[in-house]
Amino acid sequence: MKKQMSSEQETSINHNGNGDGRAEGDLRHDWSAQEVVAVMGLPLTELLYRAQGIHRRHHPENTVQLASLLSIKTGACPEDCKYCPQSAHYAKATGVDREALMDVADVLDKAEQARAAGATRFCMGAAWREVRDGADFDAVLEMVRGVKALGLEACVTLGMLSQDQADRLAEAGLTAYNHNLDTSPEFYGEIISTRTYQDRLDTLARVRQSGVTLCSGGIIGMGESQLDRARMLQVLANLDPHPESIPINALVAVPGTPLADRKQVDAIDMVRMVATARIVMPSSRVRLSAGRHDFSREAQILCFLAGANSIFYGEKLLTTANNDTHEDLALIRDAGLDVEALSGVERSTDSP
Ligand code: SAM
Ligand code: DTB
Ligand code: SF4
Repeated sequence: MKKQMSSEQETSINHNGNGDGRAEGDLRHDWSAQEVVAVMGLPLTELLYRAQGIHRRHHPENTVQLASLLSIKTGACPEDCKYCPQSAHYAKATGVDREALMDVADVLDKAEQARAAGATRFCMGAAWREVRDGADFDAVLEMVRGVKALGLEACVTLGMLSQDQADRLAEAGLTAYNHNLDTSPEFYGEIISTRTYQDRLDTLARVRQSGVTLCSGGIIGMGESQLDRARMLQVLANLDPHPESIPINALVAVPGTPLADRKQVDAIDMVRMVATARIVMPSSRVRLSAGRHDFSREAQILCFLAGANSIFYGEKLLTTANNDTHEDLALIRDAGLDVEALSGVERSTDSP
């Protein structure tokens, strides 16, 4: 029998506490930093309960999208992002060398392999500060067309873009453009000096204008405060519309980068970040991204409970190791989750 709810319980579920009649889980673009901090600091059980309730209102229950990543152009990036093994500034210490852009045919082979392994989204990353017109960009457009022709969602992350370049990517059929804010506006300068937060927001606006969907999130574990984490989510949540995809990365502390000695992110912090992203951006896909390698199966399941509904799937992220694919499929099967299929959703008990 369905349990009766007390009026107090009903109030906490149906209203956002502002007395403005909006229900919790309605899309909003007016979050204050204090509100986001308060959500993130809720008792964990309450936070998970709220996040899962909102998740079910906006998404199919228990489904996970598998997205595969490929570094199509590795190393020698002129930017100085302190977390990144691909920055030319730390190349001597990281040993990550400059590589040329991959051939279109090789990229499409990898995309086909990812599809055969069960991925429905293929994300191609280039260690560029910005896109330059010419043969390399033309090749990336060809890659996008090829990935789309395989029936996969195509995502690229290429650094800053002009409006014309964003429009050309849209014309090639690109599904999503990944461009992370990474952290709060206040902490940004501690991590990157070669571009500004506003540069990032400008590129996001151009992508939005082109009609390509946005994938934008960030990294925790770089020495930022709870307020910084909340501020990053606040900035994303106050974009209208919200980015369709929110990658939440835990820092992979790569030897040779300035953040090499940062201690590993506590899994509970990751769960809080995922749950808060779910609550403030109810209809977006929350992607459990880098750093998953170091989390237990139980911690990853808590992230799913908190509203994560996608993982990066494949043995490698861009330059660092990702979880073993067989272990990922076993985790999904053991948790009874469904893998999102190319068209619709398919039970994970069948091989994807
Ligand atoms: N150069 C482009 C850019 O910066 O937008 C695209 C590639 S860049 C490697 C993509 C994203 O990977 C970064 O924005 C950052 O959030 C994430 N990333 C890079 N190194 C990371 C690390 N060591 N740990 C966690 N996330 C990382
Ligand atoms: C995102 O937010 N995380 C991915 C993807 N978008 C491009 C990249 C993670 C990179 C982790 C470090 C590496 O493998 O080089
Ligand atoms: Fe790495 Fe991208 Fe920063 Fe370049 S712009 S150093 S590839 S995160």
